[in-house]
Formats: sequence, structure tokens, C-alpha cells
Amino acid sequence: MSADAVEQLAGLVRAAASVTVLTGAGVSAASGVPTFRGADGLWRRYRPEDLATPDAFARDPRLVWEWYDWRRQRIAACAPNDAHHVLARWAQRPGVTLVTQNVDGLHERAGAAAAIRLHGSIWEVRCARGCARGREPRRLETVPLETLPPPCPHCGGDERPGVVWFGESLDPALFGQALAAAGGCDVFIAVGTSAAVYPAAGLLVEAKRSGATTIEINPDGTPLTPYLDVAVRQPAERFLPLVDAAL
Ligand code: BV8
Ligand code: ZN
Repeated sequence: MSADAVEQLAGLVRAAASVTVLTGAGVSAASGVPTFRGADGLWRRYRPEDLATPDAFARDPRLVWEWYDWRRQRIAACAPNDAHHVLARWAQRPGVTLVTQNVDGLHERAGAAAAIRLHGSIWEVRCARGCARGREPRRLETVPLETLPPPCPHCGGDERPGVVWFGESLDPALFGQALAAAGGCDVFIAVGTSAAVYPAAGLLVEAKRSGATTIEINPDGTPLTPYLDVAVRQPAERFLPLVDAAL
């Protein structure tokens, strides 16, 4: 691990008045949570259009829930890793905003309660019919679930996972907060994301456009690598603790 890359990032974070971090599935890889597009990726065995879309759910809610229940069981057996713990500490510092695409809840379990969760949570469910009392998400942490799909406690219809599917809009207030944090920071750090999914990946572009120093921590390159100032080809769980120790 190059000491100057560690010192370079520590210097940037130390000198920054505001830092925004965007994480993706790669930050949870070391915890054993399968990523979406990596070698052991979730999508390899399943096609996104088959499972993470409203049409898929309308067509076969049980199949979609079998996938989510399997993922919930996998994630329940995982623990936050050193990258989550470092980012939870950084998120306590003034001027640091943590934004995540992840739905696994590991940032929150590491103590980053205020993480902006752009794509929702696999630990929340809500009424698929959108009935008056069931439309707000509720926590449901049972694994495995007794009934697939879980029934809405208010209208008895199917509940759906409390996540944002492809073709669904992100919560405008949440995305607005993330966009402001990307456009207003001195340093923007993308950790463990393939920058393949929009509008989340657009936060990197917004940070760059607004003059932030942009950094990517990822063993592999991404489509946005050419536009970034610093590319750290290291796993997050090894690199972030070294930067944290150098702060
Ligand atoms: C929307 C929740 C408006 C569900 C997910 C342009 C503008 C707007 C929309 C689009 C657009 N172009 C295309 C679209 C449509 C679509 C999209 O982006 N499609 C992609 C595939 C091209 N976007 C949408 O539909 C979004 N909605 O735009 O609303 C709208 C409304 C109506 C009609 C049209 C538009 C909604 C997107 C949200 C989808 N939901 N998740 C669930 O989890 O089941 S996305 C899913 O992918 C996850 O949330 C995941 O986080 C996310 C991104 O993937 P990554 O996190 O980056 O994970 P990945 O596996 O890809 O990469 C891991 C990386 O980690 C790798 O690079 C690897 O090298 C690295 N890594 C591995 N180990 C480590 C590591 N890094 C560091 N350390 C390690 N140890
Ligand atoms: Zn309902």
C-alpha cells in the first residue's frame, strides 16, 4: 500500500471544510455481502429486469420476495467491516456527509445513523397497494420471513421491499440533500461503487462540476475514473483505516 496515497488522502480530508462520501456495494464486500456486478455478483445469477423492478414484482411477487428474503438472510449473517467503522467515525465529524446506495443497513449498524440512503433499506417493507396506513415503510427484520410476500398489517395486501427499484424515482428530498452535499463539498470520495447506476453516479459528476477534489477508492476502474482527480486501487477495508490513522 503506497504510504503517499494514504498521506495524500489524509491531507485532503484534514484540510477539507466539507467532505462527501458516496458508497456502493463494494464497501460491504469484505463483510460477505454479495455485490451487484462483481465476480460473485448478485446479478450474475439473476437479471436485474427479472427481479428489481415494479413489473417483476407485479408479475411474480413471490419470486421477487424469494430473492430479497435470500439476500436478507445473507446480510443478517454479515457484520460491518473496518471501512464501515471508519466511515461511521468520519460521519460524526462536522462537514462530513455520508451517502449510500446500499440497502444492507451495515453503515447504520456501524453507527452511521444519519447516512443518506438513496435506495432505501432491505430491512424495511411497505404496502404494495399503497394503502393509507401501510404506505409508510416499517421495519421488518425477521429472517427468514414466515410468509412471502409478507401481508400488509392494515389491508392484508402484499407488502414490498422498502427499496428503490429500477424505473422508480428516488425520494426527491433525499436526492436533493445528496446533490447539495456533492455540489457543496471540497472533497468527494466514491467508495466501492461501479458508478453504473444513475442518478446516484451523477453525484460524482456534480462534485467534479462544482470544483471538488474527487477520489475513487476501488480495486477496479469505473466509467467515471477518467474524470476523477485521484484513483486509489485498493480495497476500502484496508485503505480507509490507514487514512483514518493518519488523520
Ligand atoms: C431513476 C435497490 C428516475 C434495489 C438499486 C440516467 C438518469 C436517470 C436514470 C437512468 C439513467 N440511465 C439509466 C437509468 C435507469 C436506471 C439505471 O441507472 N440503470 C443502470 C443499470 C444503467 N436508474 C434508475 O432506474 C433509478 N431511478 O432514475 O428514477 C426515473 C423514473 C422513471 C423512469 C426512468 C427514470 C433507480 C436506480 C436504483 C435501483 N436500485 N438498488 C436492490 O438493492 O435490490 S441499484 C443497485 O445498484 C444497488 O443499490 C447498488 O448499490 C447499485 C449500484 O451498484 P454498486 O453499489 O456500484 O455495486 P456494484 O456491484 O455495481 O459495484 C461494486 C463496486 O465495488 C465494483 O466497482 C467493485 O470493483 C468495487 N469493490 C469490490 N470490492 C471492493 C470494492 N471497492 C472497494 N473495496 C472493496 N473491498
Ligand atoms: Zn396495505
